[in-house]
Amino acid sequence: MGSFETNRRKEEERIREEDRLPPGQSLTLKFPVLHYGPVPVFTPSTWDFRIWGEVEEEKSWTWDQFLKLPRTQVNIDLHCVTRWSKADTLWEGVSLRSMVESGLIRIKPNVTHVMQHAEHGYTTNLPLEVFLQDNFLMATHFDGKPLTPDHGYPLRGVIGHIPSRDDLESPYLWKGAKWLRSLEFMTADRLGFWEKGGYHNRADVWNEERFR
Ligand SMILES: Nc1nc2c(c(=O)[nH]1)N[C@H]1C(S)=C(S)[C@@H](COP(=O)(O)O)O[C@H]1N2
Ligand SMILES: [Mo]
Repeated sequence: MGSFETNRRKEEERIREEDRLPPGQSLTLKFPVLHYGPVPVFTPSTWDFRIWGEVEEEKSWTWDQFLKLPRTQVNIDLHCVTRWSKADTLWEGVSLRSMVESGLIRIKPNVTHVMQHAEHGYTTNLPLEVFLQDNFLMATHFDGKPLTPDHGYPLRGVIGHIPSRDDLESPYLWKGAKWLRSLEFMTADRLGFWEKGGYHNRADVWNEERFR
């Protein structure tokens, strides 16, 4: 057995002992790339990030404007429905909650769900309250560096489990859209891309809510 695999098993054991490995998952020390379709090309001059739907005012930001928004960091464990998990990942970007609290986004009081819309039509839905949690971020940076194209450059939604924050709902990673371009605020739930394909709507990692 190679030393890489020995290290992986040791690290997996540590994470398991800390109750951070959900059922049916195994730890990877790599960072797998997983998505449907091609990696989109980023064109800064035409890129925008938009909020729309049930908001008091629809808005959009250019790339330069988006980079000036207040920034947050979060350290989370990632759990993919295909059974790999990656521990202690550090993300930096903009939190929806801070945008709402600072009045940059004014959502209507009857909003219950949010749809992330990404390049090439990928979508994924979440309840508003999960979106506002500390474990969801609109990330521009991973591990101190800008995202790489295959991990969602320039902007992605990311959601995971914050160790010791078992009060927060923790869905599988498909609930974070790479190449994020807009958020649609909704007064009822609607299924996103994988959710329509039979993946679980809530997607809680601790209850293994993989498929419906
Ligand atoms: N735009 C887009 N975002 C996506 C997906 C996709 O197919 N398209 N796949 C999701 C799934 S299933 C996973 S596990 C993560 C993978 O992120 P990674 O490639 O950075 O590991 O992206 C999620 N976001
Ligand atoms: Mo996934």
